[in-house]
Amino acid sequence: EDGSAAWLRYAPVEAAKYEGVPSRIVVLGNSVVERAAGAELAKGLSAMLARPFTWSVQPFQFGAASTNAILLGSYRSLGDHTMDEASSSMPGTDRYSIRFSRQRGSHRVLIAGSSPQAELYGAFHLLEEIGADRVIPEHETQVASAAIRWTDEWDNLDGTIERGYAGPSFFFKDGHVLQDLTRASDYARLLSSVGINGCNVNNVNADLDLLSSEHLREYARIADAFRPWGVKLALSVDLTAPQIVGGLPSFDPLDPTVVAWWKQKVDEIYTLIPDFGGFTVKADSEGRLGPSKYGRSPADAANVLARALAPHGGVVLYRGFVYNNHLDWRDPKADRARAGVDNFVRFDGQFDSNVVIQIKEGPIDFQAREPVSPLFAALRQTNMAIELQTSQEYTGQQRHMIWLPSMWKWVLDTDLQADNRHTPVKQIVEGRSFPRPDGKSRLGGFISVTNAGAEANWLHHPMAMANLYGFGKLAWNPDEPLSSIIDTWTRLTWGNDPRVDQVIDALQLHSWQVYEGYTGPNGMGTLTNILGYHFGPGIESAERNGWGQWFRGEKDGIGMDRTAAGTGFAQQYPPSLAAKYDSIESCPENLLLFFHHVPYDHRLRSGKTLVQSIYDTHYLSARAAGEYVPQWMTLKGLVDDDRYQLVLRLFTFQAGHAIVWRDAIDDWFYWRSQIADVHGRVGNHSGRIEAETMATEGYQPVEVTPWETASGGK
Ligand code: BDP
Repeated sequence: EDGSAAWLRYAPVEAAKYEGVPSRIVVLGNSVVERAAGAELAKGLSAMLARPFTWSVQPFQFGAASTNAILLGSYRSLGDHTMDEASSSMPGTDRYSIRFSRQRGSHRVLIAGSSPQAELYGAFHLLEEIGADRVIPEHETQVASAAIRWTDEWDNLDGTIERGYAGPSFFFKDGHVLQDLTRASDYARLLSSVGINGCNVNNVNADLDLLSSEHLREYARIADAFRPWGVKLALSVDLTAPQIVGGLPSFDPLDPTVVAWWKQKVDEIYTLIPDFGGFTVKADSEGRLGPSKYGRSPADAANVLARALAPHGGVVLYRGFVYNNHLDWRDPKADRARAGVDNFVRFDGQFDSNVVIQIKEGPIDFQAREPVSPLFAALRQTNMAIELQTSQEYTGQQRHMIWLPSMWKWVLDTDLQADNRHTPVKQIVEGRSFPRPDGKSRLGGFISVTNAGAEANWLHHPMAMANLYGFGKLAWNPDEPLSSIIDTWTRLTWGNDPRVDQVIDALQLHSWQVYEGYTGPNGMGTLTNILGYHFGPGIESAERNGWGQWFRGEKDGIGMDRTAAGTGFAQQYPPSLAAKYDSIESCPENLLLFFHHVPYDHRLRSGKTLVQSIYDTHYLSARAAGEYVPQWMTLKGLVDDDRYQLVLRLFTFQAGHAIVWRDAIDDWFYWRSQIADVHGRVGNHSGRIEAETMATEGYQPVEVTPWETASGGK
């Protein structure tokens, strides 16, 4: 068990329960995707039910004598005209139905879909229900929430992965696409099994010569590997490409030669990759050039690409992550959180219908907790997708367990109250809250920055795979309860033993709260090394630089004043939410320091002072992380030893690192506030073994800057 099978292990289940499932699989369509679905069903069912299943493509005669079969096809081919694409009120939305009928001794399972991809999702769903030991429902229909359900991978052509924590790329090496793309195909299969339909394979900080003709032919091979799984290939592009690759004197989006270059380049892509998904664009941000160089707007740039892609059905994901990373930290009004609204709201209504603004879930950058980006409510006539980060950049880099769907669900359920209406983020990105003038939904969806790597188990930590799984599930249906998502993942990944499932489900469900608690509670952000690798405590590195991830920890108190009296960020939300965040009385305490500069002795609703609450939360949470180890040890022998040992090692590391976090943060607060912990714990590191006190040949203790990131400043 090296983890490579992820949740598609197809371990044997109680076969007697599924005796009625016919062994003959009939696939009615003959597309590559439908064939993949047939083969997957046969493979999964044979393995789980320990009897041979066979599949074939053939027309099916209703009423034929022996009708025992699993039938997979379009709604129309299965005789259901009410559900087919043409009669649907939501064309283009994936939808499937599973029906299980037992009549006069014959058994049939019908899997019908609105597209070959939807049929494949139906096949995976049937496999999942059986794998999780559930009763196959008589009739079930599932509809995808939104059209765009993609992952972004930040792979570079040289084979490295930006913010990837599980080994090198399985797409690229030394400037080329790998010859062997088996793993790329396996990845597409994993994605497809949870309804993901697109994958952007290269870094948003795109290689500048990415679009050369030589490279395009290579990407076509990745698209070929993805195709049977219904996953579209997409690419991140740099807007300077007309200049760098095309040799033009400028990349001004409104220059007709630039417009023509993009059109010709896109046509070239589609001759090689007829089902190409589209482009992701990072521009005018963190050193990437963009339309501002020529005084043009994001809409000017996005629309040029969009018009080249539109005839082929492609889309542009233009990132809302545009900000100035040279802010003046001495300016009390400067605030990076404001950038999304400040940079985009002016252009609302100017983006073409196949442009989608891809917005990070919070206004800063994937911290352990941030408020939801106000841009979601500020754009009313623009398509939007939410960008979530499965790769645990600021959240423990797959060396700590944190189940991110808990955070994502909190984000997606946040009601922004636009126009005093119920407008939760999930409905906004599904395109339902602010419909088009013709009343139809807007294009929209969900993106996960995943950064899976070449290590066998994709994301390094076996528990981290629950994040990718959960992303797919929430993108398909943001209303699916977290408890059901995690329980299905656990059963498929670790087996159906209730003792195992209970422990793992409970650990995962609390893990966000625990991680937030020993890193940065109360909306402080992740107090991590900001200027480099974003791992481990690095408190002051966020302050006094241009990057704007400041938390304003001063002698008198901590937190950034983003009220009307401060930077005014709170006022970017619709009025009722703005009022709630603006007042220290009504601001939720888990976001308090994001919006307010608060004295250390301020009393929280618990009656504790802020600083005491921070001390206590760190102790409580580090202890909770420490308990993962004994909890996990109760599962010895109940799960395979390979993965048992790996998780044990990772949990042991996390337990220790949570203490490092706890003491670094608490020491810093003690030093800054000069207020002692009422329980006398902070500052003495009792129970810790300090590296500098050990006798270690070849090593000697040195002073460390900043002091609080190391034990005793050494
Ligand atoms: C930040 C990452 C950086 C990315 C950037 C982005 O640290 O590596 O390039 O986001 O999203 O979180 O563009």
